[in-house]
Amino acid sequence: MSAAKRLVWHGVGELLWLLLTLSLLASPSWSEPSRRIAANPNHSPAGVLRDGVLTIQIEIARGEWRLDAENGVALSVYAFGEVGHQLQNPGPFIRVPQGTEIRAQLNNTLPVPVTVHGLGIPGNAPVRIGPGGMAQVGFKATTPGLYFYWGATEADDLKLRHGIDAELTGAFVVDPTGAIANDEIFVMEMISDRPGAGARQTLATINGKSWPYTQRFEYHIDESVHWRWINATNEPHALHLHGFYYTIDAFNRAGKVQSYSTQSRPTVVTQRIAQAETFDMSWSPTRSGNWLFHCHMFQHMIRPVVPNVPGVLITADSSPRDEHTMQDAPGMGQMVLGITVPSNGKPSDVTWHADRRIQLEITEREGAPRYLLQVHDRDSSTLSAASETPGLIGPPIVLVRGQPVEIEVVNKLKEPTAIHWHGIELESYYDGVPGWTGSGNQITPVIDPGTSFVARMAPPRAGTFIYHTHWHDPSQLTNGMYGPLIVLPAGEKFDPTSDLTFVFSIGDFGGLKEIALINGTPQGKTLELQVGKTYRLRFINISTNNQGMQVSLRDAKGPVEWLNVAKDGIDLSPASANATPAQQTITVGETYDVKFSASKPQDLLLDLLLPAQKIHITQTLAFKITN
Ligand SMILES: [Cu+2]
Repeated sequence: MSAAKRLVWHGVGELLWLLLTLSLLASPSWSEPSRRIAANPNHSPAGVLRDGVLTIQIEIARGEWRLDAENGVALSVYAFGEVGHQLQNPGPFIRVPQGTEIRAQLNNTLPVPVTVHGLGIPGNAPVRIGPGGMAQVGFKATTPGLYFYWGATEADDLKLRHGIDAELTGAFVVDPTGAIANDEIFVMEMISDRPGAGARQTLATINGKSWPYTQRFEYHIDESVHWRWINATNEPHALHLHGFYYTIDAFNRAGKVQSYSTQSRPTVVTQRIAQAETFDMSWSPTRSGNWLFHCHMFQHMIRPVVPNVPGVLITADSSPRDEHTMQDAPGMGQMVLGITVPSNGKPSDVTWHADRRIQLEITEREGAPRYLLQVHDRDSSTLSAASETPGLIGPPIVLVRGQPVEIEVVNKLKEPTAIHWHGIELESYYDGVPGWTGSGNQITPVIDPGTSFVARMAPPRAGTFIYHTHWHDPSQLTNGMYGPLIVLPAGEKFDPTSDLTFVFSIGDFGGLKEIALINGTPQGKTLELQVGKTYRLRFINISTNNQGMQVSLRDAKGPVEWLNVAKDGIDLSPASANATPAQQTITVGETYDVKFSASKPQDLLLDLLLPAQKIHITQTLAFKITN
């Protein structure tokens, strides 16, 4: 054999060897028997705590993760585990009293180097461990709060973590001295095909599971519930509670824990949580029934699709989700939690009498958007007479605080639907999640074609709310099936000349690129305002996935000023109702009310910026202010 031929052979042999090695790395079925990764509800702290010292041995390994049923979809991913125990997703739960010294040993069983962040006091350098290597970490947990640790073989920035690394996360809680744990710790994780903002496919989970396999909770009426959230994903989320408000008790931004005093706690139905942030919330169910807590981003609340990451998918979905067929019927998945509040035996609703009856009629129309929503007021023609004109989104439904009202949703489509009354405190059966809300045998039905459903409510708060489809079909949410739901204080008349609503959404009118809409159109007419008059501006984000919309009212120099007065239908405390520069980040599922008054004639622009990963666009509406 000539030297040249030997060289070629040598090259081919090396290539074959390289291909074999790569296929071994990529194929967990061939290598060692795959280790199962257990979902971790963060109920049992890991390690051994003795005399003020927590000793813990953590390994980093590849294993088999089941995000649905234990015989469902299987993914091969990197995970943390406590040495001698099962691998876990999220990883071993570290919980210690303030002042504890932590001595952790990290064993990397992977064939690649891994970097672990967050095991140390905030600001400490991450720990890099070579293939098959080991590292020791020692530090004192001094500041009470909610933290997390995470690993990655590729990204050094959580915002860029993706693919096989994405499940390498563990919760880390430091309790104040003497505190008794009475909380649930939730780790949000998301596996995506590409780094950060470039991701096209994502699969998001809570404590290692996707709905309907996420944890279920049962609370009694008036129980005080404390939940704590960790966003270990590469994008922000919008966390929404059905039926009740919750307070934000503390936030951890960039390692700095900010606790709110009881009086200053924000009260919300939707909260944005950015990458690497954590927050604590409290709430109390005051009505029985089934309720939901979920990310309001459409792509995080529908059935999961495994992102196209090489070597990750082991087995696709083989098991029918039989035990959840009914609850799963609306097509939900991923970041959704189910809550059941048993009845306390006291009858509700027995003395129900509607003071007012409204019809919300949904029909299909030619052209875009596909759906036409019309409101017919049976008893009070004055309040919503303007709503009889067909618009591009649902017309405003204007209710009176405390007044019992029946809204009949009439489905004249060829497809089913469901309408959710976002932010309204009502009975579970009327909340609008078919197959889930309600209680016992009385579960909210799907509104089938040609049928209707009567929702009852007597909204206890005046403010800005939303009605929108809870049918998990993207065409309804991007074709106008939503509108503002405005509740006025008793005795107040709705004045459309000073009370202005701006609904921000995304339109996807068949084949067109997704477009940003203000009140259903990308080309709104100039609004004419008067100098010296005070306007209430109501902002609603009911887009698909735009968790970080930024709205501002500006002149040529920048934002003018407005007065923040309410969020999610709750009036702000006088202390936080300040005049501020007229700009606000508004996540999907949030509403904000501001007051605005101009002292001189001028031309302004209402600017909407959508810095999301899928579309980065702006939309504007002109304000012309004259004497
Ligand atoms: Cu989300």
